[in-house]
Amino acid sequence: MSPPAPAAVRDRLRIAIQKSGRLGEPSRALLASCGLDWRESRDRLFCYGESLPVDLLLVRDDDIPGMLAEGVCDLGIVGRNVLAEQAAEREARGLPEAARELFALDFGGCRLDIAIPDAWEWEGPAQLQGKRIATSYPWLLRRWLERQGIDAEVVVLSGSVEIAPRLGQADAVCDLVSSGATLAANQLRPVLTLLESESVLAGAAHAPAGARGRLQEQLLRRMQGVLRLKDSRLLMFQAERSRVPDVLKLLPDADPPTMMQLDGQDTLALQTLCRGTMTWQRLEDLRQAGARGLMVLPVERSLA
Ligand code: PRT
Ligand code: ZN
Repeated sequence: MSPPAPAAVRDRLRIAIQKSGRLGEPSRALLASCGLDWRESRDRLFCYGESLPVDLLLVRDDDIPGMLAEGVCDLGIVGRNVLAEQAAEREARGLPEAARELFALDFGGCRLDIAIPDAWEWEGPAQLQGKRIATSYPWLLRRWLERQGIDAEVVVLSGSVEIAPRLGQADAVCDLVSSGATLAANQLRPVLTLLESESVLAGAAHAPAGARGRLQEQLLRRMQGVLRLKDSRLLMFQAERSRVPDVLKLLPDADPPTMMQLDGQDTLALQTLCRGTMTWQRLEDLRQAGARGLMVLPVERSLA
């Protein structure tokens, strides 16, 4: 446990993000679009929040779950894979949950897959019995093997997992995959997915109280607003009441629309937030189904 911080420091919210690596830039961009800006310390490890009392800690992603557990930060942006690995380790050691996923952030998508040499004929999980599997995610892998009733040797490596079979260190691997190019380059192919991952906003097991808690809620609302608007457009149109159901059938990705009856007519004016791309073809299909005066507008901000 870290010593309690002085009262003035505790009023400020702290968010840990990856210093560099894949999630660093998109994490900063997301927080900036929530209206945050910072002054960076000379050592580039700390960013002092200027517009809101929200500071950033720039760290290695693997340190984020532990920092949440120790109360060093209130929130963290980290891959679900890292969070789940730490949770699996705590579970195995009989420790209580220390950090939890609040919501997914829609970047850094990948999978934690088991991959085998191209030359193997895949016969199912039982084939891994007695094999050596190299991974940087030993707790998730061990838990999965245990649940499957498979007795395999877990070879823990901190990097370059994909080359382990070629070096004779392992028979198969359990590693993160996005495009699959790295596996293919090492004559491996994925056969099982243990975890679908992406970057997530993680919070401490217990949300902070008082001013810090209110600040956290405010920030979470802003983040959800930003995520909600990603690729969203406001669609406005008119349609005769009888044709509205047909038009709405073409908008499965839209929120329930706001409808207004135009005076003395059987025509409704509708507006709704759509998540999918609003191509010309979609607009033409909507027109065909009875929508008139279609307008697609960008949405800048939203607060639920
Ligand atoms: O320095 P620090 O410890 O902070 O960074 P890091 O090197 O541990 O992490 P980094 O920046 O590589 O990844 C951060 C997070 O990005 C991961 O925890 C995942 O949540 C996410 N992510 C998304 C990925 C990938 N995609 C990914 N493809 N992390 C790693 N990879 C690696 C994978 O390990 C493999 O070596 O990329 C290779 C496979 O890529 P493909 O495209 O060839 O399949
Ligand atoms: Zn890391």
